[in-house]
Amino acid sequence: MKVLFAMKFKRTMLLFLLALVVSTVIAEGPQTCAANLEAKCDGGSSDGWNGEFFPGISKIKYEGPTSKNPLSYKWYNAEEEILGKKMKDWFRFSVAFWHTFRGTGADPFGAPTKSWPWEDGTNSLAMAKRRMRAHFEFMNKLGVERWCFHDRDIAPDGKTLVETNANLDEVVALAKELQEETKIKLLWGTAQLFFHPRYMHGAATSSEVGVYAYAAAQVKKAIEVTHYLGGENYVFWGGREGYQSLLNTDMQRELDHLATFLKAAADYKKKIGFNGTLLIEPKPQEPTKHQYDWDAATAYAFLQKYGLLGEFKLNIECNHATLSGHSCHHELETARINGLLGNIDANTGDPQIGWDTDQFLTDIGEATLVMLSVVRNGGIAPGGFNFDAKLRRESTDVEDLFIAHISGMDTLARGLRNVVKLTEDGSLAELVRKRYQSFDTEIGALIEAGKADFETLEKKVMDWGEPSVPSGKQELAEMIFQSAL
Ligand code: XUL
Ligand code: CO
Repeated sequence: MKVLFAMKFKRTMLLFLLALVVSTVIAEGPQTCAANLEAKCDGGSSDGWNGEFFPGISKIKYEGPTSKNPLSYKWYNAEEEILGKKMKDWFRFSVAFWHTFRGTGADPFGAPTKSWPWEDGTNSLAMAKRRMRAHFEFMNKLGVERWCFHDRDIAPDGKTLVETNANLDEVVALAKELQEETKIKLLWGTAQLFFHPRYMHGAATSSEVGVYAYAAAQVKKAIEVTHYLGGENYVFWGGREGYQSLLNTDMQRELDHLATFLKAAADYKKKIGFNGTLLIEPKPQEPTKHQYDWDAATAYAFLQKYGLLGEFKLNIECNHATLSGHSCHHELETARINGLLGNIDANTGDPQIGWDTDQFLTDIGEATLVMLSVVRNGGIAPGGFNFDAKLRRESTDVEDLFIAHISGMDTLARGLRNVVKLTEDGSLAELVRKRYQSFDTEIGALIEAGKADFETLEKKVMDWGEPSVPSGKQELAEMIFQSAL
């Protein structure tokens, strides 16, 4: 008992510390200077950076599966047509600014490990602009045509909301120029409503009305800049919209407030003529012990209860799916069959760790299941695949940023190619069709149309006697699936 308590306590502490560091990293960048940048750490504020940020790396090309070049695509061939669409249009890949350009490698036990040459150790406006230029060069070289951001990871906080908004406007103006230059688009924007201490009780679900209002003002601005940048979607991830204890929480009131907040966001979106899709990103916990939009089914019930279906879709993150005790495939299918599959945060967790490790997805089987859902959905536009994934702490070379994204993209591309094999082979679909064929009968059709009452069915049983129950053929299904990988 004692041992179990100690283990649980240790895990909770670890999760808490991890969440603290992750939020810090997402919001503020390095809190301490990287080891070899000490000299520049107290203030380099010039945004002057001449030449390329990634001078040794040229545009990443498709070289095919036999290539041994780590800086090439082996499976992702952007222009190749597969199942009636170009590969780039199936995926609509996006770089997540917060991980790729604000991730420092810090963890609950250690300082940042990355020392990217363009970073000067500050969180200045000048640094924000230089970082944005590095980000666009990175995407251009990688051949990724979309990006995603939180308001606070692209521009620093000011002393007042007015100052903060002005900082954001300055960086957004540069991002707009870079978008025009490179033809790279914004997949989605979002507001960071979890790092600042004012959000410790939540944002839309805070017990303080002033915080609710502040969050509204922040989201208003974030939707405006997303619209200005031509964003195709806008995301709500409610990192602190949950509770730590039900004893001090009025759950009904908090859920009502969350719904009111989301309704106001949907109204504001229409008011300013923003046509992007609003997306809710479910996650069960971390940093809260219970987050209200636990999983896809919970988010669906919430949207239905508050009359918000039609206004929102879901952004399914694979690592969040496993945290909620589901597979990513389950969450994608739940979203898909309810018409809510809007976007995918393509990452994965580690089965031995169990928290939100945000790793690049490199499991081909997993990627194939993800792509089965996407193909069944007919694609995910105007959503896409956002790499909500970061380098491991120990990966510290600039080229690792490229390798990680290439590997994630190639894995998903293999998933798509495997779906083609499964579709052409047809035996998995046939196995599923056969499994339900007893419903392709007169009585089955009556049941499915809701026209077979219990008396009718009882009479049938009297005629038929004991039903014959065939094998589920799970191992055969697994064998067919594996043979496509
Ligand atoms: C946190 C997470 C966020 C959202 C955007 O777990 O996934 O980065 O994707 O706020
Ligand atoms: Co995410």
